[in-house]
Amino acid sequence: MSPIKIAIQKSGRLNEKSVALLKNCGISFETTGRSLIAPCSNFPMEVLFLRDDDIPEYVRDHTADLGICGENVIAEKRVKVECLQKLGFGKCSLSIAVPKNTAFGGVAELNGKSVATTYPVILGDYLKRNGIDANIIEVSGSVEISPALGLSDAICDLVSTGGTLRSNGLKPVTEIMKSEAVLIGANGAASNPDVQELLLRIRSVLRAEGTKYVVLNVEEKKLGEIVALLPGVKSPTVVPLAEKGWVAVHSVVSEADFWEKMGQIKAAGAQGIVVMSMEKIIV
Ligand code: PRT
Ligand code: ZN
Repeated sequence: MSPIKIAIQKSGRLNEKSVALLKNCGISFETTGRSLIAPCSNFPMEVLFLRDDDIPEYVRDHTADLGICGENVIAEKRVKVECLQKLGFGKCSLSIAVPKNTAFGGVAELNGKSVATTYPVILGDYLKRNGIDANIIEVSGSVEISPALGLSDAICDLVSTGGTLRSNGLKPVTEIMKSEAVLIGANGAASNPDVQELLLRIRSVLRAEGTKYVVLNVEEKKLGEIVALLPGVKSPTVVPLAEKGWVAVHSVVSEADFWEKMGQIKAAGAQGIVVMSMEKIIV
């Protein structure tokens, strides 16, 4: 069987994390060469390095079996590909922003106004859905300077920290869509055994990234309370300590409610709590 192909961004915001994800899956390939295609030495796969905008079409047309790109790009290209897995990085939102001193009472106020964007398709659909007649000005970059240049009344662009908007005297007023990096597949790709193996590895890495390993000591008589707080993957491991009446509990806790859980387990009598990062969780 020929190696599967995965397309990732050659350089830019998604490149580093896409490469790191594949490497954390135990897959080795060269990233230093100028070549646009890198064979993996220990997995039947080739990595294609492309511009993010081209990735959805390459996948749709089966030039690549898989791709990693932002949901925003897929939506803008209106390409039909299967989203196999959200990847949790490259998070941003496509938002409309106006000069910070503009009073803004709602999207209806965009009627008759001009909006500069590199996302004319998504913006056009949004305006149409909301019955707004605004003039879309398509630009190829540096969208945020358009209002200051007198080119448009508003902009529609990706926002992550909001720093770019702030430093250009703009404020976000409406979020059109949220986006993050996703693993996409060509039609039928998910039934390829090598794609399935890669997906299993990616999910193991993602699961571990959102989870911490916790070891703590507790008096045996308080064990029930701790076990209820730390259910673990199946159930926690409990091992006796040399000191009679005490046990060590090993379990996992999700990153999202980590600090809340730590407070609760301390209050339940846990001592010597050690927290560690994990590499993979295979279920
Ligand atoms: O060369 P190539 O075409 O591959 O790359 P590119 O220049 O088109 O894209 P790139 O590398 O900038 O972004 C790739 C993907 O990263 C996007 O398609 C999104 O899915 C995702 N992403 C996440 C972002 C941002 N966050 C982001 N903040 N892409 C762009 N931005 C820009 C935004 O356009 C604005 O200029 O960052 C600025 C705002 O950032 P904050 O943090 O100041 O709000
Ligand atoms: Zn691009």
